Amino acid sequence: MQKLLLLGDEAIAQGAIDAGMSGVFAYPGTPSTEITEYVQKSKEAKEKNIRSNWGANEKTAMEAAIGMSYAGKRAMVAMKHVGLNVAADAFINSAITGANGGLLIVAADDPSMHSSQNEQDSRFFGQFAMIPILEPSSQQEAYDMVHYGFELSETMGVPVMMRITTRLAHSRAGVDRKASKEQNEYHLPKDKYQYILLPAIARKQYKKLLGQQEDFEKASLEDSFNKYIDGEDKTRGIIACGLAYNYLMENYPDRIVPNPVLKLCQYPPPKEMVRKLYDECDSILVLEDGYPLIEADLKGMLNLGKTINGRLDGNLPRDGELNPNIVAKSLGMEVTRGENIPELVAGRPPSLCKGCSHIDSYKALNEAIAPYGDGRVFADIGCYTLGALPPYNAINSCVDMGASITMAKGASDAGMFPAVAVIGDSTFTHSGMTGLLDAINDNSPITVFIMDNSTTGMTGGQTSSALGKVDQICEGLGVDKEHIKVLKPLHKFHEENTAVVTEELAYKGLSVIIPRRECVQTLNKRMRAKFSAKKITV
Ligand SMILES: Cc1ncc(C[n+]2csc(CCOP(=O)(O)OP(=O)(O)O)c2C)c(N)n1
Ligand code: SF4
Repeated sequence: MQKLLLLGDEAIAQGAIDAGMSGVFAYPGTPSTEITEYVQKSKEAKEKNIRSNWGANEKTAMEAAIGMSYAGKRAMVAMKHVGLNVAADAFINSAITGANGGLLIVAADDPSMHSSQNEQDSRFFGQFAMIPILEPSSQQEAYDMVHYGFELSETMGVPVMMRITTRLAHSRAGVDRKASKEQNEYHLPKDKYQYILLPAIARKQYKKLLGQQEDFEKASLEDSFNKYIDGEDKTRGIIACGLAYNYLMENYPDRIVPNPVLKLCQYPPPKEMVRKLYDECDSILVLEDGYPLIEADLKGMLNLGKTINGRLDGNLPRDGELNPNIVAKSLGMEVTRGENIPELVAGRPPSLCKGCSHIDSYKALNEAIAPYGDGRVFADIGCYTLGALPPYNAINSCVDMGASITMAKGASDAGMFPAVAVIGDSTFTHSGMTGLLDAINDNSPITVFIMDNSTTGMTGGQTSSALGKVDQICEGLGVDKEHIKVLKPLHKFHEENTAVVTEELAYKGLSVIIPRRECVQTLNKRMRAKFSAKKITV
């Protein structure tokens, strides 16, 4: 069988292609983006006609995946952890409808917040939905789990979640491929009512889900991803969840741990294995990336008596991702791994690229707003968030995708004038449009900047759902055409751009300013591709 060197994200994508998936639905977000990008670039996926277009946001992606599963095909939906907040309504309800074709939800968590606003642990969401959760400890396992996850979803008739973290998503390892599976035939659910969540049906479906919990646990017990590995030193038993198992093993080059180890990669946790470890060992150490989910469960409200070590008692740091050194310390071992970073290597804080259109937009905004004083620019999430840093210091908030317009509206309702929102084109169609409608309906006197660089810049330049449509969307929603102003954010137009911004800030109604110039990174990419295509034809 073929062996490939793959990122964790790529292993998931290749696994899904090989497991007979008919479509991946997603909105970009680090560290999950490469899953969909891999499928988009795969020749095999193209030949198999696997769908892989970006959705407008994670909720639309989740719902499209539910629809594909309804039609009997295998569907995957991929998103970063905070994306699951956006998709949560559809996600939680999909546990009640159940699945027809295999439905796999990949949630990519970002402990240590390498590129996120928080480090929430998606296992809680899986537990909340009461569905099986898979958490791979290696790239190979990620690949294998996709096959297993689709099977489990179809045999149990429920969606299955896969939770990964940044390190697994973004590091490479050799992966053995399995034989490729045909896609499912189109077939509708046998139960015609299961997707109609009217209360009378939903109650029945919910009871069914409750009744399945034992089966899920049985699958966790009998499944090969969870393993009880005995050890002679019973002073301590170790529970190692997902990638933490890999970190543990890195400290034992011969892969023999003296203590009993429960490798936990599928949830709900198999109580029988946990009980055995608890009974046989004097104390338990829980290694888990993210929140102390298992540790808190084990301690319970009253604590059964034995010492349980982990993140809650300070044996491991309460926040941030784990690594082999942190695990070594918690085991009382000497930390010997890794090199110090040479002094020569300078830190590189993130910054807007040279020539970025956002720079010119902020220069105009800063100049026009200066007479009104600080603290009135509500921004959103994207490259333009870097406008918070010197020398621009242009924005005052960044909370969640879409929050800029609604926060500006709320502040304006409280008496702020002018109140400004700054949002990117992709974020605007992700979750800004509905907020703009609220502001239109209330005729809120706010000025909304939609920074149209014709791409989803921050996550690497994916096609934006807003491409070529921003003005029409604003007009269609009801913004007065007279107050939709398109600017060309270039240094040579600074004076006239500032004059337009000044005028709209003073306007006592809703106005939309659209600074439009392509992101220099996507422009470069496009030009390079065009140039190399020309070279080939010459
Ligand atoms: C709910 C959620 N989904 C995805 C992301 C990841 N993400 C951060 S910014 C961004 C979009 C940026 O695109 P755009 O708004 O066009 O601004 P640009 O970066 O191009 O300036 C995405 C997808 C996130 N932070 N939150
Ligand atoms: S990637 Fe594009 S949008 Fe982001 S900072 Fe660079 S030029 Fe600006």
